[in-house]
Amino acid sequence: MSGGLYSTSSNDFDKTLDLTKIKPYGDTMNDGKTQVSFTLPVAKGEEAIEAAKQMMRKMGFEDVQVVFVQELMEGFTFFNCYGSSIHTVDYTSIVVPKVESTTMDMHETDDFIKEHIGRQVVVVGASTGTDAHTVGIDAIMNMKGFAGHYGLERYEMIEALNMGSQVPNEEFIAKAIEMKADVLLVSQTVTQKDVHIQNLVELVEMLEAEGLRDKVILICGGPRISHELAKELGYDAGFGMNKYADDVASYLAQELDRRINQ
Ligand code: B12
Repeated sequence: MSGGLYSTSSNDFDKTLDLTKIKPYGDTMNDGKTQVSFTLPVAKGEEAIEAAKQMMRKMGFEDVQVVFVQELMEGFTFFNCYGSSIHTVDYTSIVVPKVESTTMDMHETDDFIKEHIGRQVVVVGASTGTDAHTVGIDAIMNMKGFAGHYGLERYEMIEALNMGSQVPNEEFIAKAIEMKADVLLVSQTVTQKDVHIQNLVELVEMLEAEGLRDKVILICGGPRISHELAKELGYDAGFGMNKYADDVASYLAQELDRRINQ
């Protein structure tokens, strides 16, 4: 059976996938369906809802719907909206800078360090500046690990010190000097008003002033950190979401090998 107002025939649906013109997928290819949430600085009411719809259209959505409205406090209203994006992206032209290393497991990395470096690698890590988020740096460093990936403290060939959170850059550098660190790991979670950028840049400047920048492998990480951003800020590598100790340990072992032996 086909056709009719309530037809469920899948033949009616667009199934064309053109990678040069991809759109968000709701339940049909190319429907562009997207959920957006935002707050407007106006009181809840019909005019606020109309303003949200107009905002959605200006952002490039059609068939807009406001599906949830909540007053946050006097004069501020939160919206959840649906719409179909009119924009497309050329997926075939995308190039993302990535950390260049082969991810090995803990034992393979330990063996690699034994063979290529011949001593323990010293790694000092912290969540620096005013940032109080410890879970990210712990995920990378803590012995027990995170999501099934053992942290650096568990590696036989890595001497790891996790300084915790809210560590001033001065203290971090002093510890790096004291421990003769090969690698520095910086975690930054809070990005409000670009505080992470200021803090990350300050660390690079301080390391340069101390003549230490070229003597260490400098790595940053956090949910809003990409390798591209890290490179822009003067770091050797950056790791974001879904990256684990294995990725970091593999990279630092291979990078140290490149620096020492090649
Ligand atoms: C737990 C938490 C807190 C706890 C932290 C406790 C602790 N001991 O860590 C507390 C309550 C203290 C807190 C406080 C605040 N928080 Co908070 N917090 C969170 C929360 C819920 C989870 C973060 C987390 O633990 N993620 C799990 C870890 C495993 O993920 P991850 O950090 O991304 O780490 C992974 C990668 O990024 C990477 N990685 C991370 N670091 C590093 C470092 C290196 C070297 C490498 C290689 C990789 C790497 O590896 C990890 C594993 O894959 C998030 C919301 C969320 N659901 O994400 C908000 C969130 C991060 N917090 C937020 C905010 C705003 C705050 C406060 C400013 C709130 C306030 N107004 O007081 C304060 C800031 C305090 C401060 N001075 O820093 C915002 C940040 C928004 C932004 N982009 O700036 C978030 C996103 C919540 C939100 N939606 O608004 N928070």
